[in-house]
Amino acid sequence: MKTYHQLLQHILENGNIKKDRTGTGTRSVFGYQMRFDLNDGFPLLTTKKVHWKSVVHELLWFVRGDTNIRYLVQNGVRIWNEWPYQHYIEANSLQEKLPKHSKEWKEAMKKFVAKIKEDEDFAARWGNLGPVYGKQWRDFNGVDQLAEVIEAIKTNPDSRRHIVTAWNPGDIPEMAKAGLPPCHTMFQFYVADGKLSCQLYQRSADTFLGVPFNIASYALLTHLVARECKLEVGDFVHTFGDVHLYSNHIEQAKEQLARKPGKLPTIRIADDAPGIFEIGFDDIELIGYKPQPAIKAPIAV
Ligand code: THF
Repeated sequence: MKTYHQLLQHILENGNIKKDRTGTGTRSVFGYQMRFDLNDGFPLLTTKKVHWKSVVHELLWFVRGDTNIRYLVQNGVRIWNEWPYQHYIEANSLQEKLPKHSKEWKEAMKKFVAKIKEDEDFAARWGNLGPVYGKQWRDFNGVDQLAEVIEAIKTNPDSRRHIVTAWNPGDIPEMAKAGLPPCHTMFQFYVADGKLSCQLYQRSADTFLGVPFNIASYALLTHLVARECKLEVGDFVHTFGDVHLYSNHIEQAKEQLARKPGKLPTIRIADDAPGIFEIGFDDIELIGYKPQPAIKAPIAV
């Protein structure tokens, strides 16, 4: 995964100092592209431990069209908790009692997450992120884009319209309320030599925390769609708009750059596993993942 290290290095060397929505500050460049041949191994970073379980559950959650964090919470995935929690705080005017990242805020977050897990009505009221990825992939103004693109890849592989878009301008205000307008704006599939490739256009990318997840997520999606269409996997091409390092991730990025990339793992999908829309966590096996230790960094909300 030298490719990812080159991106970190590129931002450290060329990044513009930029303010951002979260008030954290970033170093940012506009426009960048990485390419991973999925036949070289599964592109999960080896220079820090990436929480694979979260990658798989999050993707299955998208694929099933779910937008409520309850499924994630029930499966031990924390990565989307901050957004509904912050929305809950603001909707109940608790900002003064619970200033962001304070001790009280952290304690109350544990209670909030426990309640989402235990209380179905509470989860229905406060766990929803709005019409984010899952909704747009499966029901973009009535269109099941993911099912249609799979059908099109099977019947007309050479088409140049194998596109799924999460950017639904009419829904953006609703997404911004409890979640975020989509960062993975759209993706396109491409078939050649019996291999399926996928390219993602990501409008905004948190290079240290998000991008390792994003690479793994779309690589896995490519494997799942290829299997569905009886194709081999080709490349995953990752194209960026504003790709940035948050100012409180710089030291962590340097720490990671000092490490040497190891051998990539592989994945195996069980032969008897159901199709992409029913497949379960246990059908997907990660083999030979031997990462270096995790590197902690705060998430910008
Ligand atoms: N917002 C920001 N600021 N960065 C993002 O990467 C991001 N995402 C999703 C939506 N909004 C975002 C959420 N994805 C982590 C990883 C991915 C996320 C959110 C958070 C994270 O904190 N990872 C830690 C801990 C993981 C764990 O074990 O729970 C890590 O060390 O990797 C971009 O898609």
